[in-house]
Amino acid sequence: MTRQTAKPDYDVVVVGAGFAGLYMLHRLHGLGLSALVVEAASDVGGTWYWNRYPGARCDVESMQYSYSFSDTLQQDWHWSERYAAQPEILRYAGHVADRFDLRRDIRFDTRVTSAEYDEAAVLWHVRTDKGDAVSARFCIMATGCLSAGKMPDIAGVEQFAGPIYHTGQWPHEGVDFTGKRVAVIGTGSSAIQSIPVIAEQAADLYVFQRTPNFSVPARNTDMTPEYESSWKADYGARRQYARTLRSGIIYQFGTTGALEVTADDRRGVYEGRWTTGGIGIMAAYTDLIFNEQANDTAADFVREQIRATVRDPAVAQQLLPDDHPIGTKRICMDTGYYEAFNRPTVHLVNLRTAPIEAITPTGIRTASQDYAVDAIVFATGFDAMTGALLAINPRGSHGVALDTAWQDGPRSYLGLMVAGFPNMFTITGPGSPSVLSNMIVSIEQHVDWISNCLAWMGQRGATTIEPSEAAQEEWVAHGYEVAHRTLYPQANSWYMGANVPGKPRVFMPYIGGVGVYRETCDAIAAEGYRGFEIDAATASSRVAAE
Ligand code: FAD
Ligand code: N01
Repeated sequence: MTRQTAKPDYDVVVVGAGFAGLYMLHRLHGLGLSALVVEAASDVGGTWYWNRYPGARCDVESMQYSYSFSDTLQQDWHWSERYAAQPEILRYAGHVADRFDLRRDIRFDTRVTSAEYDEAAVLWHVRTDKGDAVSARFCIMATGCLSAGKMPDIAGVEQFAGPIYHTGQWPHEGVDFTGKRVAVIGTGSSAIQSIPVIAEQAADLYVFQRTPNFSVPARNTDMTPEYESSWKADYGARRQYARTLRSGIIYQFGTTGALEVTADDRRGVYEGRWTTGGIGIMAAYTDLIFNEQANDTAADFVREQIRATVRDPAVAQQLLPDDHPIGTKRICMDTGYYEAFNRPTVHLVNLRTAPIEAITPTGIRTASQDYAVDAIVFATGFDAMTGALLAINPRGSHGVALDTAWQDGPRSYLGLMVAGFPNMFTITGPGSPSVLSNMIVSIEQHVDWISNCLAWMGQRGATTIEPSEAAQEEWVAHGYEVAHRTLYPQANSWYMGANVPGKPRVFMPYIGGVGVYRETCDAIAAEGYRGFEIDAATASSRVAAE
């Protein structure tokens, strides 16, 4: 017997209207559940709404970086380039919202500020910055892994006389840097995409680099009708295959270890992949993320390309990544990044030799020099994976807040649910493959799993679900063990929380692979949601009420 719950405003509240929130809403419509999506932005698109910096585009080919849930959608939509640029991806998100009639249930320009589980009523109470208070049986966090922008704490920022931008909150009207002296702080993916484009306009561009990163050329091209139709003729089978892979992305996969072939053979393979472009270089051999010596062969090859591209050997030397195995930080993909340093107007500022001391009214002061600039671009990344969730800091059973439950780093079961937070799901939460994959593949898998779970609960009249502590512990330990079989934990990456001072150092995504992970999730569901406690929260609230 389950407890009769109080009547909620909605069956489900979803936070976020990026690719995760949109597909979630579509599935909830299909289940006949009432739903409200709350979105801080003025429109759909998430990442692609906010990140409008020059040069922003996806690094997974668009034929793959797109939804697979509707065959008519994937057949109808035409991508104009191999890697679509931000405006086109944003148009696609808008098209999906219109095509599936999603906007009617989305409340825009509204930020969720709190979410509290009410044990007695078996409801989530969600509050927003607009003063709304809504209740729902389920709360689904589609808040994004890379949606909480990070501005470093540099003294004097408020004194700067010119404009300051963050790549993740770029002005909608765009920015004209023509004739301006511009500083870009950071050399991660956002910086590496934007620097060549800003360099075309700026009178002088100063690139403030703390840690050099590995970047490979995109070799972006217009979509050819032949390539597009080869995908569309075989879309269903290709999508199905992608779901079984480690990253959810189809590449040409090597079948041997890098050290099993001769140096000449390896060079030929790496050169071929460098010429084709894209991050598929990491799929050339089976052991690149497991074996340091194997990894070195790819890293050395990329370093050689950097030396060959950048004309000034002293600048090239400083651009060589040297503190992490290739691929253990998200590998960057560029269009003309290293070439940009051959322009006389692009200046590399090496923060390793002279760190930033302050921002002044006229520019940036390092330990060795003042740089006068008219505008500053912070390409300083995100409080990844946990930032947006902890900004809401939901409170679960007994009023325990997420930041308490996660004080030693995020803990979850499958990256889908957190013990002590009944009926709260996290789409691509920490503990799932998420950022190590084609994220749309991972989003669809999570949304489908959650939808099936809600349908299953509905059929049984179940009211609550949450993971057991034991199942969560086991999953966290398994995630740790799998991560430490790879080279990833060696890097000071945002995967490890290393980019946010004070953040616990834990490898946050699940690296066991999208295909294996999907099988695990499916098996758990097939076994009646093994490791989840169904109606335990309702039972305990009944006892408390008696
Ligand atoms: P998001 O798109 O981040 O959407 C989350 C939404 O939640 C946002 O709109 C946000 O405003 C909203 N939100 C958050 N908190 C609140 C709150 N408290 N109240 C209300 N609303 C809230 N992945 C790939 O697989 N391939 C790529 O090529 C790729 N390129 C990327 C390029 C950039 C520049 C960035 C930053 C990320 C990229 N990613 C890529 C990762 C990308 O984030 C995902 O692919 C995907 O877009 C995530 O969708 P999402 O819906 O989960 O999250
Ligand atoms: O952020 P990042 P990002 N002083 O964290 C530097 C996805 N994405 O926005 O390494 C000086 O990678 C920091 O230096 P260091 C993708 O998953 C994809 O670029 O900490 N520098 C680093 O260089 C990606 O991984 C695409 O020493 C400071 C940079 O800022 C993720 O989003 C495009 C500093 C931050 O790099 C995040 O990428 C864009 C300080 N105080 C994003 N603080 C595609 O191509 C930070 N830095 C698909």
